[in-house]
Amino acid sequence: MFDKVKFKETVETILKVDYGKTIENAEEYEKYNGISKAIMELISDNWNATEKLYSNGKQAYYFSAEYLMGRALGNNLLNLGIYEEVKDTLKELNIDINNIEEIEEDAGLGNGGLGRLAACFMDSAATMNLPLTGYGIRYEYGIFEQKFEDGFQIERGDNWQRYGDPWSIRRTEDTVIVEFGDGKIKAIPYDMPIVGYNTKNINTLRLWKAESIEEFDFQLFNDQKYDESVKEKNRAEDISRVLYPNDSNEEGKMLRLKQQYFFVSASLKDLLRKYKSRFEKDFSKFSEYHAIQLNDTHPVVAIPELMRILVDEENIAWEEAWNIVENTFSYTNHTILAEALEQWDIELFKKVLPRIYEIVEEIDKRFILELKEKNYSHEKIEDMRIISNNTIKMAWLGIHGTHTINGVAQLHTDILKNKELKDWNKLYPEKFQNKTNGITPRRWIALCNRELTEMITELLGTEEWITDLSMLNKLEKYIDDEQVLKRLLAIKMEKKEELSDYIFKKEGIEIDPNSIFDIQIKRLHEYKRQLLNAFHVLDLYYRLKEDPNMDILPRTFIFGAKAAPGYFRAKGIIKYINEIAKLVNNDPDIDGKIKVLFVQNYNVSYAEKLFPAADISEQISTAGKEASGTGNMKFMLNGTSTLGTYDGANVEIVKEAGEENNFIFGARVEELEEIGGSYNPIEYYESVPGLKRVVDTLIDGTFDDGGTGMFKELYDSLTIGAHWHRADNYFIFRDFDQYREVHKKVDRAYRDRLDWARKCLKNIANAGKFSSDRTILEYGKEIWHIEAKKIQ
Ligand code: 26V
Repeated sequence: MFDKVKFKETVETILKVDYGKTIENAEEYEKYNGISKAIMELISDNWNATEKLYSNGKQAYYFSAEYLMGRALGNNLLNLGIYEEVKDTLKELNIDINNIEEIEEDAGLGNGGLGRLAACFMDSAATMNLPLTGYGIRYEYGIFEQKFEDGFQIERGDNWQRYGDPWSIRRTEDTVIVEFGDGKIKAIPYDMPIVGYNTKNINTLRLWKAESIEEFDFQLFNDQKYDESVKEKNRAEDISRVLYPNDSNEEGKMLRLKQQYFFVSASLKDLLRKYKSRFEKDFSKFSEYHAIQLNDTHPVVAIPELMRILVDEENIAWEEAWNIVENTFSYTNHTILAEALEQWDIELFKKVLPRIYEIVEEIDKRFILELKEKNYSHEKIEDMRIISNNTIKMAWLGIHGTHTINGVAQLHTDILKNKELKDWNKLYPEKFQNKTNGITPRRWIALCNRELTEMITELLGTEEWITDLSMLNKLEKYIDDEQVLKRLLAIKMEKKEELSDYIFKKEGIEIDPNSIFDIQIKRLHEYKRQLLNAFHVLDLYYRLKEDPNMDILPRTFIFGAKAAPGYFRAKGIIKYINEIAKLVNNDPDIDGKIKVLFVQNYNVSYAEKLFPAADISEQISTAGKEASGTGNMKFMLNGTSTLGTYDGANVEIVKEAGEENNFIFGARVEELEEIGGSYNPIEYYESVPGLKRVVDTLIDGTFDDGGTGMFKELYDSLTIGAHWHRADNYFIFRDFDQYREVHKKVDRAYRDRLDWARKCLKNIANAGKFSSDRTILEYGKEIWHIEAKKIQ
């Protein structure tokens, strides 16, 4: 039971101890810290009890370089079931809980889908009472903050702990030492509680911070060489300083490898220490007690690191150690893009991790023998071995050194098995599994769409659906209930109004909630085809100019996306869309018809406002390229139809909700494969009406790229290609006309309001499959072999 009086007292005490203030004179962020720490006090006993309960059985560990957590306060209150109570308590103290929630900085320790998936998994595992602990890096700076200046993306460091971090506990006593080729550093764990919903279980996310073994050089300091005296300290701390914005090819590679080894080595040492305190030197049971999931290739260096520990430090024979490793690890693949598969230059690798390199060499050597015994040809062996062309292939190591590898949606897994990893599937068919991604219903509906949540709970007569999302299919019986459909439309309108207010506050731009909100929010990448969306908007603009009486419903096109700082083309696309927005939004002829808006600094907390307010979910990647997508599921759960290609999880979404309730267009994987090398985009460019007109705005002076050459480079990439790819590598021209047609279909469908609401409800009613509770239970049962355990 929630004790109001005690809670108030705790907050007061914390404000007094930490800031010497009272509730009346504390700053907003101080109140936020005080309230958050009072929650930490509240959950402390259950947190310890959960750890104790888990400690005697098999546990799973998620190794991930990224966790895109977002804000914690609102979510933790919701999951603890005390949101309303705390809100009321704060009201009595003249505090508006919304203001306090809005003060919290996002913990943006991830880039996009992969990092957010890790965060959803943490929530689901705690809620499903599964013994899963997350391990990662406590970056001092998360994903950069994005601003637009003159339409160009500007990045700034994301100092998310500026006002402190009330949700982490530093566990100095669990410090471990990590060794590199050029020295040792300390790894200090910070634990974040992962509060389960409607359960007392509290799981743990353990993030490592790098620190130097020597605080600072006293001698140098005494000699007044202040900068030099902290050089070592800074060099060590640089390792956990900043999250790498991925999706770009050239990066400070050396530091990234250090980051990976740093958190993986620290995490394994942490596990080994605990294991040995129980079983001493008997490692035969290690994999009976540990299942470690490698989130993409980033933590794959864990495979040779565990070999090193077992063979070098624990004197275990190679074969026995390899058995333990293979039975412990499993690996998830999140992309088939060749440029995203990690490879390390062996010279660099040797320098940073000399002993680990020797171990990888040994793994490679033995693997070659294995293939030779199976009569693999010389060429095949060269293709499949771990070390080739002077690089280490981390994905290959991730397949060879694990018992299971999985894709993240059915289509993606099929492509892996039949194409990208065909040879591996032949060698190890029993290793391959599919685990279609999911999203947590707590953050992605219960927290961000209370109105819709309330309606569903009323209709189903229970809140159980929040932890058993398949129950949503019981909503099917309301599919012709006019009252329900109207209420659904009213809720959507309310969320659109809320978003409009928020956008006006944040961006200073007015949008009309009566217009169709057509939203594309995701990282900026060529394969995601924001450029296709942009071309369509511009084509619509020109058609409206030509025919002012054209009958279209008002539409607001909303974009949100960060481009990796080194990804020139992605930045060009942002600038281009902002130029289109300037043209369209300032043309009085177009006023009230269409509007274009690129929101700044799209992140988890912005997402929570965008998903519930959307009428159309843009999922328009080139077929075969988007491994799964998870934004598509967030839209669906909030009653938004997908306008998309047959790609990733879109395929499964449409299968669940019906093709007639979504808007599918474009070439499918098989067709693109057939076109293959013979694709000639120029044919489309010249023959599809209106296409040339919009594409040419990249070079004909319609828009100004500030002399950067960005637009010309984009034009060339579409029409002539580049040394690393053919023209229009992502088939934008091929799909343009069909994309335009399906948009017309949306316009027509939206006019029948009740029928539109029916589509929304169909999507909600069939979103059950896409709960990350379902996904994590599948991992638990089919990969990790762990059991749920609930504290009393
Ligand atoms: C990384 C890179 C790095 C080099 C340049 C190209 C490139 C492209 C993409 C990436 C990101 C790879 C990892 C990732 O975030 N994948 C996403 O994982 C989500 C969760 O499984 C999934 O829903 C998305 O479809 C997938 O793109």
